Amino acid sequence: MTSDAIKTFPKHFLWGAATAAYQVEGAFQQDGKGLSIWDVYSHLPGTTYQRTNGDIAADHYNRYQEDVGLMAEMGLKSYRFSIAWTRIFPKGTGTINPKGIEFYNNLIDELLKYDIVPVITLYHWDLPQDLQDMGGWENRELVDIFAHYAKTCFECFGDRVRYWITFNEVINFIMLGYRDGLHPPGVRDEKRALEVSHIVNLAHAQSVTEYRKLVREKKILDGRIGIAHVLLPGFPISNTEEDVQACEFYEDMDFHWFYDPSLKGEYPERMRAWYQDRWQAPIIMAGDMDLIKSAAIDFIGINYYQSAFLAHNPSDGVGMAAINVTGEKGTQQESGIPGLFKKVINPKIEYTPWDWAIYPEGLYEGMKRIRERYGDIPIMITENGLGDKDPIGENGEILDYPRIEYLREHIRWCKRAIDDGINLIGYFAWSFIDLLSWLNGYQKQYGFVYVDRQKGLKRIKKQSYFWYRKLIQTNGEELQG
Ligand code: BGP
Repeated sequence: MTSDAIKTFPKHFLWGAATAAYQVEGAFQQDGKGLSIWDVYSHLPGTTYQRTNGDIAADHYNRYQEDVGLMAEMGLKSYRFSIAWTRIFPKGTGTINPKGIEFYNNLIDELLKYDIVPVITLYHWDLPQDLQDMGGWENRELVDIFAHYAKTCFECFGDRVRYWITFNEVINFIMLGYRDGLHPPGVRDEKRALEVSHIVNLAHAQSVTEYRKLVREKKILDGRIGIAHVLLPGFPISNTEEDVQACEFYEDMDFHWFYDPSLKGEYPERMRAWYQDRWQAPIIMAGDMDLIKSAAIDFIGINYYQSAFLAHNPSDGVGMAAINVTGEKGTQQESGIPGLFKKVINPKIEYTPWDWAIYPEGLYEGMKRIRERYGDIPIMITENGLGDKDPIGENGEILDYPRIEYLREHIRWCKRAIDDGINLIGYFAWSFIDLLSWLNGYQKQYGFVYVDRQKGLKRIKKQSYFWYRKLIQTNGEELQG
């Protein structure tokens, strides 16, 4: 793309960065917090890279003032973080833990002090263990229990917070947790994964309903509520009919199955029939689709890291492959669903050390597909970033130039999208600070701020920190360079 196309971003564009509670907060047993499924699962042998966990993480819980200070110095306009459900309700429901409320009140106030707009995710995968013990997301009771937790958060923080995200990446916590057995609860059962996907849609819809009610009653600010989905658009590796069809099926399964309920209030018909035929799932009860349909959202959050290149997969072809947690390039294999599609390596594309395809144009294409299918819904890029092992210079500087390059290219395509009339309201880099990468420990870094784990979690600004600060200051002008 030529740089001539780049002018400036809209005046109130939300230049942001994101984190999630389990990955950044630490303090996993402090001040009355209950245990989440991740607190328990990461302590089981063989679940994570070198037995890493979020017990301490970046200790953001105890250092939030310092961290918000760094955000302010960077000029961040907005910060997306998640609430640890177990800090508010240690057992998932029942008695509120006042210390948990106090922590998020303090964090929000600290952000507002510097005019940083808080964007809150209610569920970023850390389900209270007590709720898992009663069946977790397979238990329909969780619909009301989640909605109650959500309502509590709206009531406590909705006088100051205008942007809410109900769930983060429904596809990932469900498929990794229930199909691949790699995230808690470590189940490998596609039928159960499908049931969960429907129950989570109900929980999302019920919480949106609670939100609208509180706004109508003028008990909280009239803000915006949405959901954050994975955007991982598919591209056929060749233009043969077989590969094109493989790609279309992939998009129906991994994209439309999750976006359609949130944005159209229905499931894509071909997939619904296919799943019914194969597993007689999910069970849809009377009233379910009415609830889902009634819960329109105000914006769609998208988390984009990579694209997928698809080819036809013969019936005796490859199945799902294990995730590359080591960070050794080339360890990722082809993976797919026999008879349907497989994700293949595209030799023309550069890959990260974790074998994620770097394809900035895919972000733009993905946004266009969202607009084509769902109309002019405002889009917020809720995550985008490069997981890398950052080089350290002789004087301890963090020379994360590949991250700058990655972000710059992706943001250029965001500008192109805006020029094309796509209603993009914000961009949140993942992540503000180095934090736990679920299965990959602390070796896979994403942050603008380095956390020195050898030196008492000392914060060090990376090269990307200075670059992003300039980008924000110039409202995107830096992209010209
Ligand atoms: C998304 C999650 C984030 C974050 C990111 C990077 O799927 O929403 O929480 O972790 O991916 O993933 P990873 O840490 O596995 O590299």
